[in-house]
Amino acid sequence: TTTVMGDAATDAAGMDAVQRRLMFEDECILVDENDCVVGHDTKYNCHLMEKIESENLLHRAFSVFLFNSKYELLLQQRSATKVTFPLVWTNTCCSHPLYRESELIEENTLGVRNAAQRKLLDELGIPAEDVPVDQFTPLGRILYKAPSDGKWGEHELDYLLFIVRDVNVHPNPDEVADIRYVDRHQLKELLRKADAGEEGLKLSPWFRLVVDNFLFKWWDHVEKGTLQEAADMKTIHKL
Ligand code: DMA
Ligand code: MN
Repeated sequence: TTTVMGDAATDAAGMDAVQRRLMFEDECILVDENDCVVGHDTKYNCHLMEKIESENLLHRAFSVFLFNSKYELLLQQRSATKVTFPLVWTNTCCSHPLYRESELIEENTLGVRNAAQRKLLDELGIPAEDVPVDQFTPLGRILYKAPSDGKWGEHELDYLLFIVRDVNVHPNPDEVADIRYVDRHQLKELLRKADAGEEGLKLSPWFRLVVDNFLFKWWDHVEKGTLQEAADMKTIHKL
């Protein structure tokens, strides 16, 4: 059978029920290249490569990097049912601030931090009290585009949020296939395996961009307790 490109009903029918609800109910924040809000659209439209290209849709996102008190980074493997980037390994938690008052607050990136707290609970079962919003350090913003497969992809202005806390974790199987903490050495081993295509190991493109451009120097600041010195919330890095 042939499917008509851009047919939402056909796409929806092929999706896992939980992911379908997120795709059509989550309203993402559309921004311009300077991160000024220009509108909103469904998560579905924002992640269709054809729409991204034809309407130049760019949406706001966040990526959380959570470290425990041993300064190990928590990674997740996305569930097999994710529409974009299923089964890839990535940083602790990624999602989108939604077009709602509490997540549009721009002072001190509070809206994005509120969204991060919401999704750490939803994806990883981390209680809100374990990740108080004032404990996130926003380190920077990146702008990138990445196809997932032929149809789906990302075009995001992504806030990078670091947090150092020991937390309770209960992964939600709808979202997360597996988790593990890694130290720098273990992460380097993972990168090597992904590059060599060993064990079918794949990393998300945005995690790879952060690893290649920022992560190891920021890890030093995590260990020294000087994260604030590394923060640059003025620049938008086009990667
Ligand atoms: C989107 O993450 C955000 C980034 C930084 C790629 P996602 O696909 O996991 O979104 P959600 O968790 O809302 O499905
Ligand atoms: Mn996105």
